[in-house]
Amino acid sequence: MVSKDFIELEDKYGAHNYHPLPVVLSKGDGAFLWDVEGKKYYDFLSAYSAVNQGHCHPKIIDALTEQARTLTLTSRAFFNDKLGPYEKYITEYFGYDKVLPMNSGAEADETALKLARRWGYDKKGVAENQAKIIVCEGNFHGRTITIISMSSDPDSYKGFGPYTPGFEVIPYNDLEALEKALEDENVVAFLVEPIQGEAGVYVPDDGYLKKAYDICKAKNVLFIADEVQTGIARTGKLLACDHEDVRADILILGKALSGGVIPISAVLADDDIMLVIKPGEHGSTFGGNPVAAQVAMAALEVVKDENLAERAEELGKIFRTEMKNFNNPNVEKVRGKGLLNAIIIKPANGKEAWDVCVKMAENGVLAKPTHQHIVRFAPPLVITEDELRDAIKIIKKSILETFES
Ligand code: IF1
Repeated sequence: MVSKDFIELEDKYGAHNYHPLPVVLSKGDGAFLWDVEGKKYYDFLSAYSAVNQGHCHPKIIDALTEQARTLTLTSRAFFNDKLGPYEKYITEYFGYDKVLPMNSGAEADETALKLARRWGYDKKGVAENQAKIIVCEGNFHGRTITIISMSSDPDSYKGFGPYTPGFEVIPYNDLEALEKALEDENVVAFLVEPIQGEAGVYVPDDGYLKKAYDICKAKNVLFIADEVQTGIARTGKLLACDHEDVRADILILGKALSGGVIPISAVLADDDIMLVIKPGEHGSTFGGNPVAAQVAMAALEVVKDENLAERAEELGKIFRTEMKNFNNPNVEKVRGKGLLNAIIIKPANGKEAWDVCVKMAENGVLAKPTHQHIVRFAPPLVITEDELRDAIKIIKKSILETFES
């Protein structure tokens, strides 16, 4: 079978909830992917920043296979010998009292929302069912009904109502708007992405996170950081909040917490917040399963062993410098932090970001546009400087080829 055959199978038998680039991948290793015809690509999406440690990292795969042969799932109806050690490891790793293990990022966001509301009622004294949570325009926290109820993007929420109440949307990177919103005593939390990924790698002003955190503390409001995409070394620090020394009251992790091997997410908080949820009030069949426990620990060890945050910091600077010095009329803006970057494409000759991505794929680099004119570039953090520079050459060549009249 060739690529076309696989694409036809997905078209015939799969829901049409995506519009993928016409590339059929069959192998991954480190920063590289191969399609079914054996063509090699640099991966500059990393499955939306889930594969920070590189595809099929041996240490993580070994952890997966060893535990998968021993015990995969007990459910939380019983204890097992892997969850406790993992909980100790991850809470010490990020500096929190406790962790609530889940599977997808959306589930972790939902868990954080439930914790915040319950904390509001039990600890802040907000009247039952009156809790309000502030979120930002351009947010992306997942695809569940409650999460899209917070969304400002019609592509996320249109046609899926009625919506969950209790959310207020304010402009991102706007401290005055936040102050104003927090005048409402029923506000229990502010949920924010330290850098908005889906919105197009929107990096807020320096100091925004710290000042937002301080405004929340002054009003006894929880600061919740959704680091599903920006966490795990992606932006040049272990967490994007670390760039401003902000310690979120509730920290949400996902994606690269497993190195892209299986769905693993986690919510971290201290006892005064985490213990508002009592036995039997929240959970998940697979949350914290023994395989996830072993895979997550291996994935986090790789981050430290291979200095992935430092690499992302250094290599990200090279990427942005090179793309800025490109001085190409179709590259309107280059922005990002660490190895989470994006370029804003100025359309011309009927070509736009999608066409750049198709041309890059032809030339051996895989990336995907977000919204119409933005291309996100997020290679695995294990990419070497030589590989990065080689990929940058391909990206520049592809932009020139796309718009040459
Ligand atoms: C898709 C976007 C990125 C996330 C943040 C929670 C979640 C995500 C900050 C939910 C997930 C994924 C979802 C995936 C594509 C990708 C994405 F384009 F959708 F918006 F990365 F920007 N918080 N993002 O970025 O985690 O439930 O998916 O594990 O839905 O197409 P999840």
